Amino acid sequence: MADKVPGTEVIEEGALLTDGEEIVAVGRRVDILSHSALARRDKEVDEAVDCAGGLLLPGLIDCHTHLVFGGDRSREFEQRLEGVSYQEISRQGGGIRSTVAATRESSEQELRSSASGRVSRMCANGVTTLEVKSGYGLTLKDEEKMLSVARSLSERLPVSIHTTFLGAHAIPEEFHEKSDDYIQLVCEEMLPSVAKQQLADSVDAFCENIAFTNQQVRQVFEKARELSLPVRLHADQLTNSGGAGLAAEFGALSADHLEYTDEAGVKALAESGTVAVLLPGAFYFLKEKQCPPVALLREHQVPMALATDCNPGSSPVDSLLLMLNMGCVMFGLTPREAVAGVTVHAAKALGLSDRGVLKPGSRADFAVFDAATLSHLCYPIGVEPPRMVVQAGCLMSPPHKLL
Ligand code: DI6
Ligand code: FE
Repeated sequence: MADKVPGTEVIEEGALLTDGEEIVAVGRRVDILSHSALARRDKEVDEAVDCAGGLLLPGLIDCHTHLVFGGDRSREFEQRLEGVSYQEISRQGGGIRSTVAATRESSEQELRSSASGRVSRMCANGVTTLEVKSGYGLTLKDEEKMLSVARSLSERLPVSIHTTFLGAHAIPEEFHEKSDDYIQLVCEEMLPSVAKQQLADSVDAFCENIAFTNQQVRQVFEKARELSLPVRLHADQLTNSGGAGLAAEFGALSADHLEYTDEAGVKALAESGTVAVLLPGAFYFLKEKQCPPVALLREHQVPMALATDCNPGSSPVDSLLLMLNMGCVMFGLTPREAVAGVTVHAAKALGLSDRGVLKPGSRADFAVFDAATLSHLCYPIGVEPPRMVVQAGCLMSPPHKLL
């Protein structure tokens, strides 16, 4: 059952025909060679590329990252090695708030330059679409600075960027014990301004005892709905706070983390068609003990995506290929589920129906790996990067250079 994931059928001896930015046909090589789109042309195909036994996948999609940020959290890493917990560091005013201070001090240029390095490594790994959240600015000016930097990354690198406004990520220092006032600022000033400038494609929040309550998240989601922006939620990462149910109630595109989600939460996600985004990097780095309820998600047919959660505090990783291995080893996904998690289901988590599956009409985003089967992509700890990446019909030969 776990191996019947729609959109992940493997075609042996396959071929793909593209025209401009689109896929025209996918199928067996013999059928593609006699395809009418080829026969109609009086000249030969512009370019034929032999993938020589490689595994051709849709361009990978990292649907949950916080990759625009200032500074690093190496000091905090040392504290954690000495036994101080992530939550404790947060309560002492560190954690997300220390990255907020460093991000506020960084110029757009500085943020763009550090983020470009991360994105360029992702592109070299076969990622052609990624999501980037704000949430380390926490003032209108700094949140907009982060979102503009995120948007600008696709001008310089071969990747599509989906931006998410995460103003409700942490309570900023200047709103200490005044979190309701901060939420009011998020709803009344930040969200309308971000929406007006079309800086965000969706809205996220951190629903947790060290962040915002269900009631506060509800206010943010109601405002997002009013502004016609889809929502997603950091839900049940450290405790069961009913986050999955809340996300489902608002028809969220995705509910992310979900380590502590119970069966009622899983059922709610199934009913609302919300994608469960699993983040093994954060689970590993925070040395969490409780895995997300993969068996229940599978049983209730909730689509599962996998992402890096690339951020300086809980998941300092930019390799989506490594997440394939971690998703299988730590969360018990099958290789097919893991690959679906970075392609078809990741596209669904971003509300994108034009990618994630190789089919006529989809964007010509794909990557060719030296792997015999899907299992070969998931089994090594650190896969060879793809030997070829095509983004929007353009052949990118790794390594990717800034344009
Ligand atoms: N959950 C996470 O895993 C990231 N944000 C969140 O709400 C962590 C962000 C950080 O620690 O900087
Ligand atoms: Fe996150």
